[in-house]
Amino acid sequence: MTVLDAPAPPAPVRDDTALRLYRAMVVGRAFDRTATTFTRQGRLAVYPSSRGQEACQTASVLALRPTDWLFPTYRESVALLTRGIPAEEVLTLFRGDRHCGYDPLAHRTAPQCTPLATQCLHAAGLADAARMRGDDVVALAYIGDGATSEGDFHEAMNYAAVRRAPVVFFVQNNQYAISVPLSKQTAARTLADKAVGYGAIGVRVDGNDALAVHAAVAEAAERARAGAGPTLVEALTYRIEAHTNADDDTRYRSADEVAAWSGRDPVARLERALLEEGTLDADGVAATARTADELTAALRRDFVAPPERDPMEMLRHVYHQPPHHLREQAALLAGAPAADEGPIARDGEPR
Ligand SMILES: Cc1ncc(C[n+]2csc(CCOP(=O)(O)OP(=O)(O)O)c2C)c(N)n1
Ligand SMILES: [Mg+2]
Repeated sequence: MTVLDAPAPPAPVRDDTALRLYRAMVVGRAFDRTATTFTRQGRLAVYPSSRGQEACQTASVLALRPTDWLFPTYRESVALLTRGIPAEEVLTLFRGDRHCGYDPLAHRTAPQCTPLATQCLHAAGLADAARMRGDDVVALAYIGDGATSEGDFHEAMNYAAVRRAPVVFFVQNNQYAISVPLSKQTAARTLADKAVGYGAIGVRVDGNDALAVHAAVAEAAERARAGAGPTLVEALTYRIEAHTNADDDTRYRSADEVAAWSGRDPVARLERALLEEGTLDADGVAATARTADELTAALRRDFVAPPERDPMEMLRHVYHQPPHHLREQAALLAGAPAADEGPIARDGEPR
């Protein structure tokens, strides 16, 4: 059998994994709320919220080693923060900068991908190269439910399975691809089932249970390290906010549905469990809230000046002989007449 149900997490938790998850989720949620506020203040161009998906995004990072690689999409801000990327750098892309904002090598985190599923191929390639070189590296590719319909996802799964590449394909099934519900996306029984056709292992886990996600990803990473190839982990969750601040989710889903999933909130759920078992007390809750407040206060203070960029950068370095429409745009920017040939220079003139 290749489709497994993830094991229930061991209880009570003896190590500090649960507390680390709790803290990362509380901080991640506060960060997410601040980023959403920035879109309303015009400080961010766009922001895809992680609200409701904090268990997926924190547990997938904390289940890996710092030497493993992450291949995130636009949705993964809380995962990036959990990796230790400074909050301001996490948001660089969304303020309209063409740079990803952080050093991918230093954090072993590829730039966030907006073209759906392309990051799966990057992850498979890096993992296979590491395997061939004998490096102890696992690559985790984040992907949404909708993006599992993309060709790049299938090619990456197939390649990784054939090559026994150490990859974890981590699907956050938040049940929507913008306005398209999962029922219109796939006829498969589950997304984890898709692994079977490639000869890979598929696991389905409750994506709002941080400990269960942690256990499933840790097991998948161990299998990958042991040479057993890729695992597709499907984490069933829900996107509480709209797709981005530019989306109106009331046009395609009901308030009742959102309310029902809000009642399954992953942060409140772990907090409740930890308070009940005595791993956490009121002081611990307050201290964690203070840490989150400090981070968001610093972000509100520092995230003010837009980055200094030369807009001409967008037009340079793409073509040696730029086509006429890019020349015209460069000339418009530079306030100079368009040149007929040659690369675009800093001032829009040919070099
Ligand atoms: C190749 C490609 N096609 C279409 C889009 C437009 N697009 C951006 S996000 C999105 C929905 C993706 O949904 P899902 O994979 O479920 O991820 P989620 O946003 O729910 O995290 C679409 C269609 C894109 N970015 N790239
Ligand atoms: Mg989705």
